[in-house]
Amino acid sequence: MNQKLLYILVFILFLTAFPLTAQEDLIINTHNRDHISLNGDWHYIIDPYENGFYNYRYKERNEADPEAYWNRPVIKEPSDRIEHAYSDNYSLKVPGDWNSQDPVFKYYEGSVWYQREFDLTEAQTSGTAYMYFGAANYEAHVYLNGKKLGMHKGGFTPFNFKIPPGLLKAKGNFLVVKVDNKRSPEEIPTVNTDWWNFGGITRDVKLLLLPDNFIQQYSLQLDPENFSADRKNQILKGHFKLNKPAENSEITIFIPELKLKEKLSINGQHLEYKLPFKKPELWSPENPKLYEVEFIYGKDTLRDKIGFRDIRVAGKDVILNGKKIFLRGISIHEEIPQEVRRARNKKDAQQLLDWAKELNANMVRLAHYPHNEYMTHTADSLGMLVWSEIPVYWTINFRSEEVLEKAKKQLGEMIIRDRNKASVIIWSVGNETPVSPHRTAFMKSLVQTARAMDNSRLISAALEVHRENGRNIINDPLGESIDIVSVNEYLGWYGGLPSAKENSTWEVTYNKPLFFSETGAGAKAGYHGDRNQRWTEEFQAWYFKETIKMMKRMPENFTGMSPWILTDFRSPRRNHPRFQEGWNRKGLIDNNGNKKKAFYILQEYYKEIENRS
Ligand code: GCB
Repeated sequence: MNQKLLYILVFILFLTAFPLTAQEDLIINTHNRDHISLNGDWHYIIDPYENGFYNYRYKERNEADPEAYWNRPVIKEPSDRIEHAYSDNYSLKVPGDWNSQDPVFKYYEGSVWYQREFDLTEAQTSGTAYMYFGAANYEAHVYLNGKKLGMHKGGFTPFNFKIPPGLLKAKGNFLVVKVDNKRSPEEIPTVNTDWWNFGGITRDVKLLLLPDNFIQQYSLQLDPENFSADRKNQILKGHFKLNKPAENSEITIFIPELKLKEKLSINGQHLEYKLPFKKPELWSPENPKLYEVEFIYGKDTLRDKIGFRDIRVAGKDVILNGKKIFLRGISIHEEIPQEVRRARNKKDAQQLLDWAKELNANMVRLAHYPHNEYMTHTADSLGMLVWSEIPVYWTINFRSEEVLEKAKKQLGEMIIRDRNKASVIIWSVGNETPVSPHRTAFMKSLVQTARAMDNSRLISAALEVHRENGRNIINDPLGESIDIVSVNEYLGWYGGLPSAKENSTWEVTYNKPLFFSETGAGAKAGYHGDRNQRWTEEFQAWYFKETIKMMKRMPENFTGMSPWILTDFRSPRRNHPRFQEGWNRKGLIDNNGNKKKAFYILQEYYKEIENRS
């Protein structure tokens, strides 16, 4: 065999052994599709040496290897040797991070095997089926009945695998997922972050039961190129992607409330379209209007609730539906601090966003990675504007093409999942990435990707302030490419005392909106004293008072802020034994749900400027 052919063969073998999931395969709006929830109790095996995956020569085990943990351990004779098994004595709840479920996992970073069984009716075994994961942190290998379905990297975005025909059975389907949350310099995020590396199957798992031909992805929004605030007649812009090409087929779009029913013909797998759209009520924080929308394609009828709004910038302003808006934001990590765990369901989303509402916020920055879909759903119905971000954080390997591809994949998965959520107004491509030519090229490439996928939202990234002889300069070259120049601002916490803000000025190279994507100070709830005393609630309150004074002093400079942060959150970097104990204490609310003084200061300011544009 010639060498080229051999390479091709090896490559094909590689692809069949590791069918990588592509964002193109992602199925959206899974909650409104026929599915069987596979949430619940799963068995687990902790496997730091990856013994279930590699043999003793450190080669990946063959698919049929009885010692591979994806295979059901079978003992035929009492003399048979099997050195693993799944047991009810070792179980974890899915969805959920493993760290919070058993002390053995608190600091664990490595491989864990999850296993469960499920039954189906005969009819359910024969259709088109996909295994769907809301997210698993970080690398997941999925096996069903001894066959590998695929592998996915990225801890905060959804993925799914098609189940080969004939693999599902009515009784005793054996589903195994190997999840590995080891940090690595070549991944996203990288080894160093200021948040807890919660591992596990952190989001919902579903078996999707679909028609043979179905709508896999779609978008539907106001066409930004044809929007004008006073014109009642807008243009709807959208696209469909089918799971496989169609010939002379039809898709119907139906919005009952508006009596809009349009039949579009589709040939092939993709369709882009525009439609006249008369007098829609626009979605906004004051009026989070969502329309019931139905898409009908053959046997596939898919429902969604979609809001329509326009977001853009003009000079230094952010404009929502033709009106200037001030973003009264707050940053949030995806954590329920009272239970020291990842947020994972609707109730959690409601709790976090209710706190944001109580603060009089109209916007949340979902830091530093895409949060679960309940957050953006709930934000849609509450009228909360959203900044959504990928974990390109600090020192990513910006020289690597592969790392860039990984970042683009996560960006693509985030956008595809949430591009029909009116609440999401900003895609952020990263946080505090250190300026260098490689980094800027890397980040600009992400900006371009986001723009090419979605021109109905703003693109940003949280940048750093450059300090020179007491001047605060914002001149990061990435500012050229993004729509909102966002900076993390800690004058008075990192550097000096809050009084440092008194005469501060901000020099921005760009004639663009300026947004403080972070600002904050740490305080241990219940610790009181002089305002000069770090860690007291009084210090933090002072910091916020000075920040607010600064905002008032230069109203024309700012389009808003999302202070750091709604609640205290877990971080391995925060090791002061009295004040931190593994918590970043910049929360306005502590890990018992108690509001600190600074909460009320920001709440009052946001109330005062509620009607400010
Ligand atoms: C930042 C980071 C954020 C940290 C925060 C802090 O600038 O973006 O992830 O948690 O500062 O508390 O230092």
